[in-house]
Amino acid sequence: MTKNQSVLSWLEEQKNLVQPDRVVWIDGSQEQLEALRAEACETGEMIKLNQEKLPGCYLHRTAVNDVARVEHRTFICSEKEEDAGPTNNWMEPAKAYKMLYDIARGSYRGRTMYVIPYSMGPVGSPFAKYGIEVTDSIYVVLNMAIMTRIGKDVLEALGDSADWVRGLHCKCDIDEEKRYICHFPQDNTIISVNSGYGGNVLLGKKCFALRIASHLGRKEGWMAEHMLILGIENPQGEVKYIAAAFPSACGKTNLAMLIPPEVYRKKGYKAWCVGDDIAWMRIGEDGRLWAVNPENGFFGVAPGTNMKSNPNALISTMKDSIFTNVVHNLDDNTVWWEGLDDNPPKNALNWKGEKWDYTDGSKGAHPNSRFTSPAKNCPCISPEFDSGKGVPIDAIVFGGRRAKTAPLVYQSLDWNHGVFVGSIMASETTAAATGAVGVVRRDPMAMLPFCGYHMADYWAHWLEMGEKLGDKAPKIFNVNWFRLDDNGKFIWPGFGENLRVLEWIINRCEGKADAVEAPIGYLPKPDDINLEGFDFSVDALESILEVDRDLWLQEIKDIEEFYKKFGNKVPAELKKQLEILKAKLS
Ligand code: OXD
Ligand code: MN
Repeated sequence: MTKNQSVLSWLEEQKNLVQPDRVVWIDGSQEQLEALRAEACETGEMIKLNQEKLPGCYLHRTAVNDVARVEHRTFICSEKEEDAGPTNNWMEPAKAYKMLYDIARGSYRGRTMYVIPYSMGPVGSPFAKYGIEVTDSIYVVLNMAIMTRIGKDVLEALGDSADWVRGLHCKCDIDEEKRYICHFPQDNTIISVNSGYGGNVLLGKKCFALRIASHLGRKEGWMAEHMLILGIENPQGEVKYIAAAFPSACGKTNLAMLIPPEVYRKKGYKAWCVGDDIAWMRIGEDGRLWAVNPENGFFGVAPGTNMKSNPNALISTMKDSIFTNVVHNLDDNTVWWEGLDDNPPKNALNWKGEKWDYTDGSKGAHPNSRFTSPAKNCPCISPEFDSGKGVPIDAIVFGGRRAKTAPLVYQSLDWNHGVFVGSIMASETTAAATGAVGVVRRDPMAMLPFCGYHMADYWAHWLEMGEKLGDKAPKIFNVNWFRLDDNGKFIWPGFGENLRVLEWIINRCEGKADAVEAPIGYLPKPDDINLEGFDFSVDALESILEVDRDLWLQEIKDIEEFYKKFGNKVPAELKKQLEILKAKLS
């Protein structure tokens, strides 16, 4: 399919290493994918679901020891350990290659080697980056066909360039003790062995689009971020775009597919999803920050997704999707998961494929069970989704789950202060019903598991981007939907009502909304947040906009400890921001 010498010689090396029985190039055609689906159903790798209720949908079960990303077995194999930084595992490249090659050697014997040319970002777009993933798993091929743009077009766009990301995936024996996800930023190479779980084996996603891409972004002057991209259209038809980073379990996919409250819908507001997980951002010709979602689908957590929490996500799963580790309803050959509805199937298999009796209290779906769905299925997918030029970002939003400390929303004083706000991002383990505050876990810019280089260098890169953007830089905000009352109950209802906060954010960007300056940044006054058609008291709003000085002084101590981890690499600007905040609070 290609004459590209760098591709052909790399593939020859991989072939000699893994020794497949045959090699199949994935051309992206429907005929080829359909044949692979049929083959996967024949071998039991996938189960064809009820094609009337769920057309084009399939079920897959991973090995029971292989159900999530494995951060402790994920390595950044940069030449120098210092370049991986204290938040990544590091292995010396030569040692890692040897170990991985020893594991991979001969592992495709009796198997097929699938060669998947894929693009992160619309093919031909100035944002796009290309990769080739070699895998021995049809499940990986079919998921990559949903999550990325694949096939012949990609090779054509690549031409004879050697600038592409090499990815080798070997299922091997799904042995946890020999499971490794290794990144070689200096070689644009990813090697993943002994796993079949999405986050470890769909190499375009976390491995390429975040870990390798963050490294490339630093080198080439752009940004790869763990962010959703959301467009808010006002009744005049103007769309403002927000990029937002949250640690896991903070409702990122829900915010990305937000449905405006009825009063807003009636006025003509609309929300458009550009992406739910990853944003690649570059400075455009106009000097502003432009973003694309490099992915082509959603790899969402199934449990908790329902017609109330996220109808757009649920509708996205109803055709051409692959479900992984959910419940199989044998009565009508469909799927189910906890939180889908109140009717667990009576005749069903759990995620392990065992007969499941929901009355015994066991979970049917794995808590990290997933759906892989084409982005174009999403009813609110942005008309700009496929636009290679991206969308201009007005606001960057950071957030976390904090029971008391962080207010509902605040705006940073400027870009550098915003970078500080991102660097101290944190989330608490879910607080107990008594209102006890959970354990704080710092997750700067939600990139802790995904930054492909030293986190302090990453902060320095953010500061540099701000310098380049100057007064065209997006404004930076922090939100917290998760304040608890004294009974441990959420005060803010979240979901669609979050648009009220986004409205203030957008108005701030346009200089149309008021705020007061507090030590931590600009805060709305309660009447700056629109409560129209919303049964929510001003007192309650006041309570979640409150900033408790003592809690913040405690927070400062925690941040100081956290920064110590990065030694003298922490940019002086961020240390200065910390000192200023401390002085303002004391
Ligand atoms: C994801 C994650 O799967 O962040 O998107 O873990
Ligand atoms: Mn994610």
